[in-house]
Amino acid sequence: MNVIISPSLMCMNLLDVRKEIEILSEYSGEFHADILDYHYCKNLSLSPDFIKAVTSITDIPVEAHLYVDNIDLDLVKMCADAGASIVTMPPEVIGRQMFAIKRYLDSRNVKFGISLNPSVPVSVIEPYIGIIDRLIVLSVDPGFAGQPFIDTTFERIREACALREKHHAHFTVASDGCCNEKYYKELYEAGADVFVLGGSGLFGKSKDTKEALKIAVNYVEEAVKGGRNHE
Ligand code: S6P
Ligand code: MG
Repeated sequence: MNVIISPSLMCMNLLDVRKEIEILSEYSGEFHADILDYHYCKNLSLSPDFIKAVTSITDIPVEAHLYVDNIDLDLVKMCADAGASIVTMPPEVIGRQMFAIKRYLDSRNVKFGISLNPSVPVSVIEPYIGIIDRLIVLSVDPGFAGQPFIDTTFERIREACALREKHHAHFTVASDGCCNEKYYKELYEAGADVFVLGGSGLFGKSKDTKEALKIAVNYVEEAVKGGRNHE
């Protein structure tokens, strides 16, 4: 497929993790695990231990998406030790140690991601654009599933891709937050490479996750089948 489907694991049936992971594995190119600390935003969710449990039963890469107020090398190390393949975090939290974090992740062969809230200008990435492996463009306020899509997202993704080209950078772009069939085509055309699917794009489609996945995959395939216009 032309995009990677990345189920947002905080939205899955947590009573049946092993079975859910097995079902989702059929069409997932990545898994997305939100780690929220109740301080950066008012919610608590998954953890490095949870990621460790998931990576012990699947070879599919797991992205740790950190919304934590005090991100330091210790937390980043916990994510790497847990087997995360990408660790993604808000730039305003890690500004003073961004390059150290990148160096550490490189030494562990783990990708370095930045996530931009809708209120943060895309241009903030320019000073460090060359060290980013993944950019999450969030289309809801951070912290909660079930919020409405903020439609400046399309322009923000286009802007990020234009900056990437201008600076000869290489990151992939993920769309996270209310990512569903209403927006797939435009997100893809704008430049998204990864769709993070939570309640609205995947788990809310059916109580049966196998069925929900089939519905979601059909929508995604339909939206991206022709490739991007400019490709
Ligand atoms: C939000 C988080 C997301 C959510 C996802 C939920 O802070 O980063 O990954 O899990 O947005 O999906 P939806 O379709 O309910 O918005
Ligand atoms: Mg997320």
